[in-house]
Amino acid sequence: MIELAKPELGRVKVQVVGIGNAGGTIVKRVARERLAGVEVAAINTALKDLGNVAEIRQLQIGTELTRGHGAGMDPKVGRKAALEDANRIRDFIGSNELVFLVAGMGKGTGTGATPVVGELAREQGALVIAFVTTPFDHEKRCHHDIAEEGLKEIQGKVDVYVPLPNQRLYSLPSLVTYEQACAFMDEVILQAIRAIVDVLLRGGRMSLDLADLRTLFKGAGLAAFSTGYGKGEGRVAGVIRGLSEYPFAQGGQFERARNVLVSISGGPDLGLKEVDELSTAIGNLHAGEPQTATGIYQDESLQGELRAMVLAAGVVPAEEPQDEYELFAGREAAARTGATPYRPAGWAGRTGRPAPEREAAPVDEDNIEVPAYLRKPRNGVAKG
Ligand SMILES: Nc1nc2c(ncn2[C@@H]2O[C@H](COP(=O)(O)OP(=O)(O)OP(=O)(O)O)[C@@H](O)[C@H]2O)c(=O)[nH]1
Ligand SMILES: [Mg+2]
Repeated sequence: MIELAKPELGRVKVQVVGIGNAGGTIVKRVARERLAGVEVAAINTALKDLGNVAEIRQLQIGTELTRGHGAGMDPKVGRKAALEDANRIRDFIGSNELVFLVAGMGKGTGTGATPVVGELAREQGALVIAFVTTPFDHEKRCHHDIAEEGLKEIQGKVDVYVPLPNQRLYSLPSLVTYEQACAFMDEVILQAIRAIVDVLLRGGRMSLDLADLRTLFKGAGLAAFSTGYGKGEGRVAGVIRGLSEYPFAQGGQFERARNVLVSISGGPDLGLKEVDELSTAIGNLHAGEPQTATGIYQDESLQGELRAMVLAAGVVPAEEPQDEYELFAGREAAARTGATPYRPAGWAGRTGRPAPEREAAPVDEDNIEVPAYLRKPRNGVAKG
């Protein structure tokens, strides 16, 4: 038996903090998952919204400034509210070492407070990864402008930030209701957090530790996320296809990433060749040789299944501006009728190396990952 010098050391403390209304609502979904070793919490100016996430730990900020009514779509107010309560935010984050921030960019609290919370958490030594949504096309131009400014502001205040355009939800034909679309985004963020936490906290033959993540992601900046799933025969092809067609992944960004985290999860039957094929296909997505850490997580319950997640950070800005993340392409589209469906583009297109062989093996449509609530609609209600 190992005698631990200090048992509390070495156990990573992870916190997921939703900021603003969207942030709180999304992390409520994460809380329901009860990820072991992960604390889920919410920060908001609006008392009413905190009431909607009463089951999770929470902190009301800017009470003097906003009187509990929210930041009124003004990020300056969100920022001030966070600064007003900087000490309380520090206490709230405490000694957590890995902090995920989740917020919707486009209004006051999430946009204004998230960079401040990120900075405070980093000052306390945490590695900070932020998932931030950007507005739907149907939202007014001012929200897109606010979000754009918010993304500039968050740069350098957190270690890694992953912008997730809400508008991409329109590209998924299976999403019919607004609630289903929002629930899908909840699921996207949950999956990303779960994949990172699994390789970090649950361990396995090739697990990663916080030091690996720090080396990889400290100050890495802009990141893109993708995930894929396959089952049974042809599951590797299923995963690769899922990764490359993931609606929130931007091909060009993967090519330009400098720091890449790969997480592979499978059952006890996870094949040696499968790990190799998958790693090679993922490696082909990147131009050059990014620093890469791969975690492999095995779970009895994943027998016959395979899942992979790629978080590619340190994305170098594109040379041609049009190739930059199409976060705000929606602004122009919004002026026209309806939404422009998103088509994943540029996947390994400019590396000069062959793209992953998506059709290498027959892909069973049924095996492509679909969130559980879409597979089994519960009386048409997606969330609840
Ligand atoms: N995916 C998703 N996006 C949302 C949701 N609610 C809001 N958003 C997006 O998040 C942006 C910010 O909205 P909120 O989170 O409600 O705003 P807030 O941060 O609370 O700011 P204030 O209300 O001004 O204090 C919006 O412009 C939307 O694009 C949600 O439930 N899911
Ligand atoms: Mg609000």
